[in-house]
Amino acid sequence: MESMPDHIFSRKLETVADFRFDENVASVFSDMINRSVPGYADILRGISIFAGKYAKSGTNIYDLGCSLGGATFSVVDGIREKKDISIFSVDSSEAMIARFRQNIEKHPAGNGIAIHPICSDIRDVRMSDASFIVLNFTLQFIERTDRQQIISSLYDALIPGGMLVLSEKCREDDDSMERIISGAHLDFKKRMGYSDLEISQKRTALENVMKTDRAADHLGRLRTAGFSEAAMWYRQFNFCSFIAVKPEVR
Ligand code: GEK
Repeated sequence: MESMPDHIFSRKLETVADFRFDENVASVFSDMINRSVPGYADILRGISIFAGKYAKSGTNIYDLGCSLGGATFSVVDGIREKKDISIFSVDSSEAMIARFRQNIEKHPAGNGIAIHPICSDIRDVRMSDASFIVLNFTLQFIERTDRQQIISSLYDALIPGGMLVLSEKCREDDDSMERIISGAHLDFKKRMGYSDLEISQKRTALENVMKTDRAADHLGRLRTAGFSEAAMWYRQFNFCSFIAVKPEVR
């Protein structure tokens, strides 16, 4: 997906406001996420492969916090053989959804697969009959106190045998490991062309907005929801992705 280059934090700001997914961010988002999230393209490829295996014809798919539709279009690529599937792609940012709608016009799914963009908080969407759900780097922006309820509601929305993919930036328990791993992420961003000023201003902007958990917290939440089968399938530095499958009814 084409995008303007991200220079949002390149100039010295008097005060750094809290990060928002507004029009400025939406217009550079593709560049921003590719240069900020190590393994983003690998995770999208994984989502496509898992969707190919777990999405079922005649069911629903949800992409929650879809931004410009990176994960939605990966799902579509993975389910070309299937038909009669509704994909509901939800984001609370109007700017993201407006651009996502334009992307859908350029890349229509076809084959009885309909993409429905929805501008809403994911907590307000009723979900059901889902064979595949994606939460790709979204939960970290939602209050911690709501996270268990969200994961449990996704479990309820899945059909038996359905899969949830959850990707999150994670923090380490151990301070020295946290320093090493988040230091590597910092070097990754420098190699992707971000200056020290951009990195530090973005970190300040995200401080109150993005609260990360430990990988163990995510796995614990998945198990509490009822996902007896859950595992981390991908990790690069502090960016992790988990899969969880709702047990078949015996
Ligand atoms: C991708 N998944 O490219 N309800 C709905 N959307 C929300 C909420 C909420 N409560 N909170 C945040 N968002 C995408 C990348 S970006 C990750 C996801 C990142 C939305 C927010 O508007 C933004 O578009 C998205 O979640 C997070 O695969 O920027 O690191």
